This record gives sequence, structure tokens and C-alpha cells, in this order.
Amino acid sequence: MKGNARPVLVPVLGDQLSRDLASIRGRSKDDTVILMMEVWDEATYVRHHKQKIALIFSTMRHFAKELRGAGWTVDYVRLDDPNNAGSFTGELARAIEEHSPRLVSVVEAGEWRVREDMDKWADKFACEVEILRDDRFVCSQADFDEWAEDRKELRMEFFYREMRRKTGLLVDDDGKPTGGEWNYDSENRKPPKEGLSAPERPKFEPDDITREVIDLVEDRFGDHFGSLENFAWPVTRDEAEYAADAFFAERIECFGPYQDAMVAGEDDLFHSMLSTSINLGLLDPLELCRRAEKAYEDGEAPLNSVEGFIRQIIGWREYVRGFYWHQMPHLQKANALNAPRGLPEFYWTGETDMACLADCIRTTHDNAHAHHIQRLMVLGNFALLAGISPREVQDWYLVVYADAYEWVELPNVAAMILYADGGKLASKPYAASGNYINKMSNYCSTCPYSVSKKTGEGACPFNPLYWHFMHRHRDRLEKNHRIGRIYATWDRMGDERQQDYLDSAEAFLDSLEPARPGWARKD
Ligand code: FAD
Ligand code: DLZ
Ligand code: SF4
Repeated sequence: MKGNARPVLVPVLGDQLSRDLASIRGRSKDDTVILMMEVWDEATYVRHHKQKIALIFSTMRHFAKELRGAGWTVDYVRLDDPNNAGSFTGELARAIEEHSPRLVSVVEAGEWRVREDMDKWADKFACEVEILRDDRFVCSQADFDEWAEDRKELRMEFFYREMRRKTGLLVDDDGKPTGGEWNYDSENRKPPKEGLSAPERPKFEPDDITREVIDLVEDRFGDHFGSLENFAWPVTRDEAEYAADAFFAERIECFGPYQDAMVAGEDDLFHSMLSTSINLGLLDPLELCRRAEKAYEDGEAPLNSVEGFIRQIIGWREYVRGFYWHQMPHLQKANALNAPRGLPEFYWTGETDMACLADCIRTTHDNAHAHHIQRLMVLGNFALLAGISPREVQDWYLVVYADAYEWVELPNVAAMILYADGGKLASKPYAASGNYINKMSNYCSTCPYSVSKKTGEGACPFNPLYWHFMHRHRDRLEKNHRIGRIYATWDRMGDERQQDYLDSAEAFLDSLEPARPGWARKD
């Protein structure tokens, strides 16, 4: 840094690791101090998966090194710094004391918890504080709120079309969607064929910085959920770009058709595995969408794959972020179905005979990742049918995935899988019996339960749980035009058969061992 002028202090949070960040972009290296902070509050507000903490700290340290190499002044606070103040606000106070900045310039926090603290900084510190919009998202919160105003139901599909028009992605010169349809989801539900397997994604060997962080995490967070053995995430922009190149070269072609498929032991299938890098700031989501569009234009990927990928990003990802801010803080407490049950212990240990759940929990434990349909239709579907309390499910998802931040986790959990918002986000609960899992995976072939058996000893638990769920929420769901017709089938079964389903479900629910306290949060 040059001269004696009072600098601009730029706090960069752990999920803002982009040189194109609004608070860094266009600023002069001569009078800027970038502040990065490893703090206990963030590392411990839930007991994050070990890989998640290691990923964030390692990527932060690599980013700081890259910035310094490019001539920026970086004040980097490590977790084991004896003077560590423990929180963003505490560290900012220390940095203000040290640097006497003329301005603190920060990009809005992604999460409510942090944003609340950030909003107090201007009053707390005798220094001007500006909070900039996070323009890594296409849609500003003001635009989302305007779109959502006066709509009774918020539906991703209509929001997504607006995002397509706004970005021009897969929109022809006449304003029509490329290929004639906005959405090719109906082509993206292929069950896995025998022996389906995908090229392995790039795995990144931990370097010295990552190894040092892994040792720190083992030392300080050794009793958290998850394993560090398979740590292979991209921790720099170059690595993340290499991972993206591999996706576009090898997997995007089949991404669409097999988006909903699940194969035991094939943990990634054709998914991009880019969410950690996108959420951290290593990859620009819009740039990825433009690459996908180009792959289609160059004849390298089919339209259903490319549209599906773009929809996940400018559709779902943007939409859940807008929804989160629109619905907070009450979304955290929403429980429209009055789901009362504690999370079963097997979500943490993986000790269950149900082959589908065991495999999804194994990959979650080993890789801090499970792909979308595993999160939605196995782990989420079970939590919905079993009536697990939203707060417990929310905590679990926030802890266990390396890409989990509340702004993206909470809408997916509370609104998408648990219907806890009463249907603001999804038009119906994603409830399914064992049939769906059997159709879309090979799990049932090795499961001790029989998917074709509906009730009684050895029956797939999803079967009676499905009817138990439908029965107990009849008042609400019967009126739903997308799901209400199912009650005609239920009524045709007659009392005895219905009772069999209900008894089987209740016997199964009674057998569940609730999780011991302390997995997700310190007691
Ligand atoms: P791909 O299948 O390759 O999809 C491409 C990208 O689209 C992803 O990288 C992601 O950025 C985006 N995307 C896809 N679906 C969604 C979605 N529903 N919401 C937001 N973005 C989406 N994603 C997170 O990033 N963090 C979370 O904490 C998270 N929690 C989830 C919880 C539940 C219950 C469910 C059902 C989904 C959750 N997702 C979350 C969304 C999705 O499962 C992951 O983004 C995806 O599995 C990441 O793997 P991928 O990069 O290979 O994704
Ligand atoms: C998730 C996380 C963790 C575990 N630790 C830190 C940290 O020590 N320092 C930091 O800047 N960010 C961390 N993060 C990510 C933050 O929780 C995330 O940037 C904000 O909460 C977003 O609002
Ligand atoms: Fe899962 Fe049921 Fe299939 Fe077993 S039989 S793998 S529990 S869906």
C-alpha cells in the first residue's frame, strides 16, 4: 500500500472469494486493505462437516495468497491467531483500530444471521460503511420482491422464464425459447440402465496449504460429522475452471437425461460437482451458463442437457435465493405440516438397512456431497414422509454438505422437501413410495427390504410411510389439484388394507432411534 492516506477496508467473507467482487472490482491497490477472517462464530454456529470447514479455510487462504501475489494488501486473520476476536464484528473492530480506514466497503452477506450483524456496523463504528449488492446473482433482491409482490404462489418456472429473457440465454432473436420450449425436463428423467457409469470427475490432491488446514480441522473439529480422507475439492479458481472444463468435455452430454438417476457407488454420475466452487465465488454462474449455451450452439451437447443445466442455475439457484430473503426470518420456523418427530440417529451414523438411505448417507459422510435427487427423493422424501421436524432436518442439511449456506439450504429443505411453507414454493409435496426409488436407481436390488411388498415384515418402509403421510394430511392435500386424485386409490383399498398400511408405518416409526443431541449444534 502506498502513502499515508486512510485506506478503504474491504472485508471479504468466506463465500465471496472472487476478484470480480463488487467491493474489490475497480478499487485501487494503493489504498485498499482487504480483510479476511477465519472466525470461531462461523466455524461453530453449527457443527459443519469437516470437509466444509477445510474447503472454506483452504480456499480463503489460497485466495489471500493470490491477491497478495497480484499486489493487494491483505490482512488475513487465522483461526489459531491468539488475538482472534472470534466474530466478524470483533475482527472488524480490530482492523478498524489498526488501519483507521476512511470507508468500510463490503458486499452484502448471503445469510440472514450475518446480514443482521452487518447492518449494525454503520452505527457501531465511527467510520462510513457501505454495503454493496452481491451482483454475482442475476436477480437483485429488489427485483425478486417486485416479481413476487401480489403473487399468491411463487413458481420457479415463471421466474425462470424472466431470467432467460433477462440474460438472453437460449432465447432466439424473436424472443422465443430456443427449440420452441422453455423447459425440457420431461426428457430428463431417464432411469439408469444396467452398468451406467460416468467418467470420473477431476480430484485435486491437497497441497501444503490444504494439508495444513486439514490438520487444523482434525485438531479443532475432529469430533464433527464426516471424513477428510477423500478431500479433493477445487480450492483455487484455476482448479475450479479445470473441473468445469472436465464437466463440459465429458459429462454435460448425459447430464440432462440422467439428472434424476441414482446408481449405488456412482456418487457423482453426470452432475457438474461445481456447486462448492460457484457458492464460494471461484466460478461465475452466468459464465458457466454461457459456456453451456455455447456447447449447444457448437453441437457438443444436446438442448435438454444444456437447458436443464441453465435452469438449475438461473432458475433454481437464483429463485431459492430470492425466496430465502423474501421469506426470512419466518421461513426458519415454518412447519405447516406440524411435523413433530426428531431426526433419526441413522442420518448421522448411516446405520440403517435401507440400502438407498445408507448409500446417500455414506456419500454425504465421505464426500460432503450427495447429488440433487439423492437429497430430494431419498433423504428428503424420507424426512417428509416420516414427519421429521423441519428445524432438525434444516440443521442436518446445513451441517453435512460442503456447498451448504443457509440461503440455498433452507428454501430447499423447508419449502422444497418438507412443504413446511405450506406450498409457497412447490405446488405439491415431493412425496413418493418405494416405486419411484426403484424406478430411478439400482438400490432396491441389494436392499433387505422388498420394494414390491407393501406392508408387514420386510416391506419397503417407503410404501406404508407414503400412505401414512397421505392419510394424516388428507385435509390439506385432498384439495391440491396435483395430488388430490390419489385419495380415490386410498378409498378403494377399504378399511382393512388401509389399517395394514397405517399399522406398518406406525410400527416402523416407533422403531426409529432418535438422534442423540449434539450432532448438529453444541449442547
Ligand atoms: P448439478 O446437478 O450439476 O447442478 C448444477 C448447479 O445448479 C449446481 O451446482 C447448483 O449451483 C445449481 N442447483 C441445482 N439445483 C439447485 C437447487 N435446488 N437450488 C439451488 N441451486 C441449485 N445446493 C447448494 O448449493 N447448497 C445447499 O446447501 C443445497 N442444499 C440442498 C438441500 C436439498 C434438500 C435439496 C433438494 C437440494 C439442495 N441443493 C443445495 C441443490 C442441489 O442439490 C445442489 O446444488 C447440487 O446437488 C450440487 O451438485 P452439483 O454441483 O453437481 O449440481
Ligand atoms: C461457513 C464458514 C465457515 C465455516 N467459516 C468461515 C470463516 O471462518 N470465515 C468466513 O469468512 N466465512 C466462513 N464461513 C462462510 C460464512 O459463514 C459465510 O461467508 C457467511 O455466513 C455468509 O453470510
Ligand atoms: Fe430404499 Fe425401499 Fe428400495 Fe430398500 S426397497 S432401497 S428402502 S426404496
